[in-house]
Amino acid sequence: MKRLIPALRADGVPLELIMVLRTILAASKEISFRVSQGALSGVLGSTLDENIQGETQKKLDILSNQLLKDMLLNSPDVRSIASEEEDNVVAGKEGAAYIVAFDPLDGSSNIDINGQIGTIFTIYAARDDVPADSPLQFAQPGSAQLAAGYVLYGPSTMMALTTGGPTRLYTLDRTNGSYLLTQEQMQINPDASEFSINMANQRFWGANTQNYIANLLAGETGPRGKRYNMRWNGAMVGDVHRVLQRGGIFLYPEDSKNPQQPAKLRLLYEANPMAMLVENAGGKAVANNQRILDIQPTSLHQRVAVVCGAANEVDAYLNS
Ligand code: AHM
Ligand code: MG
Repeated sequence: MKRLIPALRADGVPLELIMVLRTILAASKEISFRVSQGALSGVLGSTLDENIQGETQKKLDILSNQLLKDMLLNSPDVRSIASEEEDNVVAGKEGAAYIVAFDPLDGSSNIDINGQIGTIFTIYAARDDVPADSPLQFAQPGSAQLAAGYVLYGPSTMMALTTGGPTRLYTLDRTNGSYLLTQEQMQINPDASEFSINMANQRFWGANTQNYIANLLAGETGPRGKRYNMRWNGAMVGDVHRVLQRGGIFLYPEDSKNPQQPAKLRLLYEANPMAMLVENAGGKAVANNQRILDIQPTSLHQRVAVVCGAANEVDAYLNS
């Protein structure tokens, strides 16, 4: 099985970009370890010097953010970082080639129940026309992403990654701490009958989402002519991972629950990286009627509707 770095070299990924990915993955291994320690994470003195400074109360999502932030800001190849956990863009090394955005621990409400959680990340080229700490560094459409991926902390730790070519899947080998290429090319199965949505929001959805889900629930005698099953992890990383592996569709559409905030997921840290992974696995990703990767961001923490998965299912959604 190929290791990560030789696999990236074989894909022609530039060395500096490989170094940035390596930094993210070094942080992910540490996060994976802390996550696997569960309630013991932060109370065992052996791995955390900070314990005596009283940082044991730090939640895993704060710790994960700090790890990624510290390690990326130390990298000579990172000019700016943005995190779901940070209000503002943080400047790294002047003149460095890349900027990195991340959701350090997505689905963090699953921490308490030992459920799936993950880290989502994306890398763009740094802009020379704006300062390193400007949010405009990240005002680039998702189609400009140079690399996107997630690390899923489940029974095994896995990373899905695309650097523009196919979406590949790596598995963390805990015996030697390296990510090994375990699936050369993820390809979304077009024939699955599975959907993933928070049904509790049903009464707040718009007509289009109502119609689409009603058609799925109608089963064999409905317009889709087959029975669908539903799965909802409460962690996008786990839900999109299932779609990539098994097919189907993931939806977090706009709703009217909170009129100030019709969409929940973030464009920069969640929607764009997942959209790139899904498209490079043969699927589609849209926000309302627009391709997610074409959206021109208007603010750093902007939220968007997300519907992604098998192309035929996303088309059926758009036509509902
Ligand atoms: P988070 O970034 O605060 O963890 O929120 C994002 C998560 C996604 O992982 C998941 O798809 C969604 O929120 C779950 O929302 P809900 O609470 O409606 O189930
Ligand atoms: Mg999140």
